[in-house]
Amino acid sequence: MAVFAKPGRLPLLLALLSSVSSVVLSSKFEVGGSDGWVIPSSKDAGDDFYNQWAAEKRFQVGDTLSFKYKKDSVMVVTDEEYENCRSTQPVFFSNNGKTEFQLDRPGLFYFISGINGHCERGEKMIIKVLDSPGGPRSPSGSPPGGRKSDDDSSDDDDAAVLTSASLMSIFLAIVGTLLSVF
Ligand SMILES: [Cu+2]
Repeated sequence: MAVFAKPGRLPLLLALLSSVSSVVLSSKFEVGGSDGWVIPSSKDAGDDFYNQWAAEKRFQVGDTLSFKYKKDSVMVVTDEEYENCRSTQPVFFSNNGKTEFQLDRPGLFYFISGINGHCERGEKMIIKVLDSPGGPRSPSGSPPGGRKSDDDSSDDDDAAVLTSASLMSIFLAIVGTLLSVF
């Protein structure tokens, strides 16, 4: 195509495409799967429910956690506040029922419910974000620490589907934009 043949514009095009691809590689996770953000029932491993949910995932910088809940809240707190299940000045607070939280740095994030007594009953979670900015996800690679392969397919499905869906829509949008600009 003539638009792509002009040499002066190729670097710009490549820069655009690479910046887009790093966005596309991020994932969105529905916290707790279909249960959402609630006090876990005892059959769901109670106190450890959300940390077990998180243990089967890989979180990278740029990924988003989606909390769905009713009459509840999401707080990001310090490790000490997590242990005590209370915080007077959380780093982050939201109670709009559908909280999207972007993991914007590597390291640990501590989440608890802001409703009295909920954290004590297991509505809490520690998320570890891997330090690999912009790195591609390798489908066959095994993450550090390993995980149970029998749990993989079902639990990672939602994130994978969302990623490929947004990949396609973003790609189409970019192609459309490039064709009109160049
Ligand atoms: Cu709660």
